[in-house]
Amino acid sequence: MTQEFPIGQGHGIEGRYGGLTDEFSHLDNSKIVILPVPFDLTTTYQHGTEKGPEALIEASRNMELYDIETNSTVYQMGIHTAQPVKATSCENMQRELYRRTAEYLSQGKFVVTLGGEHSISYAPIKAHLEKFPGISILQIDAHADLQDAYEGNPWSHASVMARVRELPGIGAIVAVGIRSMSEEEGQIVDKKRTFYGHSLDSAGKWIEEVVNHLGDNVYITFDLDGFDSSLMPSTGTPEPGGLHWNQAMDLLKKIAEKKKIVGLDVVELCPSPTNLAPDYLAAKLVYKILSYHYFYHPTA
Ligand SMILES: [Mn+2]
Repeated sequence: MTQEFPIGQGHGIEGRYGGLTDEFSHLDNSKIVILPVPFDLTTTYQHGTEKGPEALIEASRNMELYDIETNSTVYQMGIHTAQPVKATSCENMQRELYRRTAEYLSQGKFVVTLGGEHSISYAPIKAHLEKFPGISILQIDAHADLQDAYEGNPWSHASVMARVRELPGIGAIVAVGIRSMSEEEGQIVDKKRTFYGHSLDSAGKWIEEVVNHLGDNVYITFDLDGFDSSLMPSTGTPEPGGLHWNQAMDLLKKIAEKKKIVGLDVVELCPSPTNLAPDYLAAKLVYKILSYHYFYHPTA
């Protein structure tokens, strides 16, 4: 079933993150690249994440571009919205997305990849690892995604972190918000570096522990179902008991301060035509991470 997504309701220029003018979005003027990957081939419950990037970008045109917390306007770093990566098989998607990411990284860009299903994260992580040897991964997710293969497919969304683990030279992988997995995954999960949904105490002691597990350079793979399903119903497999907005912001702010975020992806937005708030949340999440990052690392 395809549903029309309402287009043309935001400010600024359509199809560009933040609706930015050429001055702040031409590739040559931009430190940051938004790379859309409208790919959904292996999701199992609710399909539609291929519409995620478009919905996030559309929602982003409604954001105020001034960030109160950091008293900053990160769009002035330049945010280029790239042509989407399009592919009809997992293998082609991984190959093309890897190539595009590596190309932007070689130009010194900060790359934000927008999914699409979670399987897409493998290619940008591989490209970042080559540029930043030993990078740590922060996985925010409801699911462990550690199945060796799912429905016979080793490139499934449910296997993405199993593939990432196999990358030679990868640093610590820290998972936050996990609250749904198979018994088999329970046996292979890295217990020390997994912060379950039910264990995120309100005092925020866990945040310090997460930060301590991470190395200096951090790549964030943010599966939106890591958020509580009340906040983020627009995802393929919504789960109760997840992160709330301010909890996530406290964590991201601390990581931006103590470490260096070198890249990120935001995946699994499955937009609903009747509830635009989750799309806006996803758009704002990207902007908050960029605002935190450049506040603490203005010359990065
Ligand atoms: Mn996931």
